[in-house]
Amino acid sequence: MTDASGAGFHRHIDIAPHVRDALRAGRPVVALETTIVSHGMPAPVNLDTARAVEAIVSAAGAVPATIGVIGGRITIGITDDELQLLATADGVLKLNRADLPYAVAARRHGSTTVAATIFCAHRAGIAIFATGGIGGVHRGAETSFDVSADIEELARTPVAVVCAGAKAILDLPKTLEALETRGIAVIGYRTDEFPAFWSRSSALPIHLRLDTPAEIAAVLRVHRELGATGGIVIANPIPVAEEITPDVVARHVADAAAAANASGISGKALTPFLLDAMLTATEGRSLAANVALIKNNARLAAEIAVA
Ligand code: PSU
Ligand code: MN
Repeated sequence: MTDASGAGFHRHIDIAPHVRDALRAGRPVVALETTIVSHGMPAPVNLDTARAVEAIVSAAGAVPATIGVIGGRITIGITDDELQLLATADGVLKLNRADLPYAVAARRHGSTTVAATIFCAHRAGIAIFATGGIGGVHRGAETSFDVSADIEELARTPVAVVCAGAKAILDLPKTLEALETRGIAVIGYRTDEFPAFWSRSSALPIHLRLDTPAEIAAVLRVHRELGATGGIVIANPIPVAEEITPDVVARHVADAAAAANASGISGKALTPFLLDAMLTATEGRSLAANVALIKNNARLAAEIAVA
């Protein structure tokens, strides 16, 4: 472990041998999350996607380290059996930093969100992570106060997060403001706009753009050398062929948000509810797009790690 700020962290963590070897040898490692598996996609697409994403990272020359909590053990580089467990078992907790002590002490199974995954990845010595889309400021946050713990975690944990922007179920302008306030840089990969998850464009400008993995790797190196304490968002638009146009997304997101309101859905259940409502409303297109964009992000994360 390169970071000993939690002196007893090592007692609760298992790092798979192939991941540990890669870290010791300074070879590229990419962290992957499991909330997308347990709560973000239905079976069997969730498991198939998680496996495909690991294979993409490997094919690009990096070591995938999928992170989850298995029977109270924080596990960096879960096995395929453990991945299957998190993909299919009932009662898998959705974990943020706040929930980790309970999940460990009570020996529960838990999937890690972006927030919990980067918390664990950093303490295991992994500096780059891929997901679908980060959490952010929910629509109506001015009354609900619902801002994803991903934002706070990014503010204090130096891990680079490769994503297709923030999920378009969110209030994207407020999400960008929240990132800016906390000093979290957003770098567009071959784009000048904040990507909108299922769509390439949000019409929201971002001010940093880089066009190669090597340039991004150089920025991450300086970020580390400057002793920066927070994360960096690498915003990678969904491939053109797979995107859903913003007008279609906007229509369905409004309906999904109204349905969540009407059913009194809030807290940890909100994001999974909205993703599921989008899946139904788009007759599966949103799920296919989600699969495509996370694969695309895994490839870029591996390329950056290699660079
Ligand atoms: N990316 C996806 N699907 C997901 C997520 C990310 O394509 O389901 C998950 C991540 O684990 C992220 C979480 O941290 O959604 C955000 O949840 P919340 O809004 O409750 O913080
Ligand atoms: Mn929330």
